[in-house]
Amino acid sequence: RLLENALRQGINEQQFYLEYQPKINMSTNELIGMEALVRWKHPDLGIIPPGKFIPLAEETGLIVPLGEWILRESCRQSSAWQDQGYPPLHLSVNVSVSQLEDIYFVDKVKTILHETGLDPKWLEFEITESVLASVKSTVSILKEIRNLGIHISVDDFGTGYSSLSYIKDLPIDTLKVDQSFVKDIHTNKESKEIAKAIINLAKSIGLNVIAEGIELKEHVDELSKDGYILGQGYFFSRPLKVGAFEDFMTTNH
Ligand code: G
Ligand code: G
Ligand code: MN
Ligand code: NA
Repeated sequence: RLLENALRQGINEQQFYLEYQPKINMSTNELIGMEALVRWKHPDLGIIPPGKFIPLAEETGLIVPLGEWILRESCRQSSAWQDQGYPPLHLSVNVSVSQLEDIYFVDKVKTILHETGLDPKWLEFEITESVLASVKSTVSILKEIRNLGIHISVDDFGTGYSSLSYIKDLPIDTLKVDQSFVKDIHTNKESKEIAKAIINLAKSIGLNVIAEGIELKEHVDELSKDGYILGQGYFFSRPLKVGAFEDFMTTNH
């Protein structure tokens, strides 16, 4: 429970910071948004990757206060960038199951939007497919969130082993195609057909679609052949600290 105590202390002492990874319209190469990704800089242990502490934060419920900080900080930053004259961008924030189950979640979101002045039309929550399938009152929570003007994206789409029926039953806006479908589209015909099938499915029912894990020019070429599609991945940029993201915005508009 050492790491748990460190996590608790880290939240109190604000040892966390956010990085932002660009989202690109691959047909025009235009920067259209970013995903906020949390990082933990422990005073002795150094940078601890989210894969190590997010699961623990979820188990212990600490993701609730941490997630609230992540949302407030990313909304504050987005709003500040818009005030500073940067072009407005869509902000995606990952939301965990315990946050959705927190009865105060929607109230907290409202408060944060009010405090930071971010127009909710720029905000999107990324929720994994497995979370969407597991939360009991998902439909009503998603409706409340959407009534605030916030968009909903299904993260890691295709990996959840859940039935597809939820994409017609739930109020969602975007499918985020998991990296595993993107990785070998340039070498494997089946992967390519699966990726394309997901993209066509999304488009045909009026959803937006974004492909994650774009690492190669070949990925861009394969996916942007069929018209408008968004992408995110190391090919465009790794997640960036605030200053580096500002440079990226400056050179990409
Ligand atoms: O940033 P990246 O490599 O290293 O993140 C690893 C995992 O941690 C991803 O699955 C990502 O969804 C998750 N993660 C990163 N930032 C956040 C966050 O702010 N909130 C939540 N709930 N998960 C996050
Ligand atoms: O699951 P989620 O989409 O929230 O996770 C985002 C994670 O994916 C982050 O940890 C981020 O660092 C990582 N990531 C972003 N782009 C790429 C990429 O091109 N390749 C790989 N392998 N990981 C990526
Ligand atoms: Mn995500
Ligand atoms: Na994902």
